[in-house]
Amino acid sequence: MTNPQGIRRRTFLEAAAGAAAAGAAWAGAAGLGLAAGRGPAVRRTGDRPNILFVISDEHNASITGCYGNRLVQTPHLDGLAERGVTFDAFYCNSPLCVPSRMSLTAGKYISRTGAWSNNCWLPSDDYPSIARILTAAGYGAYLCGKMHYDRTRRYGFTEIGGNMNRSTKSGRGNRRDADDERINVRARDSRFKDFHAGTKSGILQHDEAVTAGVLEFLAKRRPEDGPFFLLAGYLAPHFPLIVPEGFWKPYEGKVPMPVLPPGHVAGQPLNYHHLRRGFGVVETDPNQVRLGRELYYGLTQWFDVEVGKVLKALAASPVGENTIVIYTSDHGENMGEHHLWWKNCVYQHAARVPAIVSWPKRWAGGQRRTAACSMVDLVQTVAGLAGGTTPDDWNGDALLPWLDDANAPWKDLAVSEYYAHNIASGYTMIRQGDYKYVYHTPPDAKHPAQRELYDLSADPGEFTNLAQTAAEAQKSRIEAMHAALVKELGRHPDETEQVCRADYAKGYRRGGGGKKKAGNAT
Ligand SMILES: [Ca+2]
Repeated sequence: MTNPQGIRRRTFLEAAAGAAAAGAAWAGAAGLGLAAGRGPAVRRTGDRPNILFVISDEHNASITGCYGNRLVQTPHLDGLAERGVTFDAFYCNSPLCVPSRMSLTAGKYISRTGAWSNNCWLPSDDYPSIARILTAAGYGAYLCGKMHYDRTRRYGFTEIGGNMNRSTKSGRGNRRDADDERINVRARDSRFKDFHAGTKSGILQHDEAVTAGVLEFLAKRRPEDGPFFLLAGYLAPHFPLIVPEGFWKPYEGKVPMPVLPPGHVAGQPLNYHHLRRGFGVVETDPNQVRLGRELYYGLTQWFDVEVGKVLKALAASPVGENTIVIYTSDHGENMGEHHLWWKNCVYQHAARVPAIVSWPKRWAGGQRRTAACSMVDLVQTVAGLAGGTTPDDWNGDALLPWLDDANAPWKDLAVSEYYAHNIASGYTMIRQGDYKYVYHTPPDAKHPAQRELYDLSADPGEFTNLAQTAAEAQKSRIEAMHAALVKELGRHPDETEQVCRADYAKGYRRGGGGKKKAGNAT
């Protein structure tokens, strides 16, 4: 462990205390030495659970059977939910590949790591990471597939199987001036041209290699090898939306079009107009929208088949019974909803992601948890399950007491931040209870901060921005949620925006490398 300073033994002790307080019984706790009061520093490799962490890319939670979608065929994810606990209000900490994955890797919000965009990395390769926490706890930490890391960095993971972690980070940003009304039509066309049936796609090839890598690992792994943390990073259902015809046909003509109430788009915050211009989707062909949505369903089903192969291999493995399976995604996909494509915004389609935790030995299957939580909480959970200790400056809280007892107290809070490309200024959201509050930092002196407030129980489509009403009750709610947001992040977003801009202006000085062109946005 390169940097154990400041590491605390908080997570698991809190989890154990919470479970005990809730009267939860878990025979496995004795195996971790907790019953003997020895705490999480105990290193025993034979009886701790393995953790198989499957992360997809760009999976809109609502396009999953177990999240209520009756059209898409995701029997393997649905089966996992039947054997696990499903989180209904789970958020990525940034609706973009690299920032989200850096939060997962480093257990912190992106404004705490400086991983603002897809051109960013963590401050150093030996930065405290979940892989290192688990390694220190006696686990093998393996990465198979995408985490979108810089080619020189693995953050404590041992890489196996296929990978695409070969990018070169520049640290640069790609923002838009607040008054810039130019529309990047080429950005739209370059992606929309890849909406078709077919088998030639880097996504499919990459993911088949990931499955092969995981299956090879499981075939060789034995309980006596010690506990493992295997992160399987899939690319689907990320665009290009190319799927074998047999996966598209079941959805042809069956996927409803986006819901766009009159006036909704015009009333959106400035930044979402910039997303639309920057990605060139101000005007879209309804036939392309329909086709893209059908293909997205198909690619999600295709991915589910890969999940099925992994779960089948795990079930047949001698390490299967003692392996916790976690499924989530780095962010969602707008699919034309809110007249937006890809992710980047903090509407539910982009910022909410699926999250399932399955370990029938400890948690009865088929359970739901409806309060808000996020990726940093899941990272603390992984550390807690392994008996690992996380640094004092990590965000998040282990979900373990709440997993053990649905009635255990939970903070009901999630934060997600976006400071990357195709916007005029960074923004951040907080979800508490039924409400979501979004704060857009002011891009310049002429353009003030903008706010959004949605009551998701009454307005699940997020079409009525309550911040635009004059109701006193909403004003006080906005004030309270804004204060909670600043408190949770530890810094006002306006200040964070200035730090982000300064970082973009500097970029990274790479050894032997020159400045790289900014952009390359996905
Ligand atoms: Ca992604």
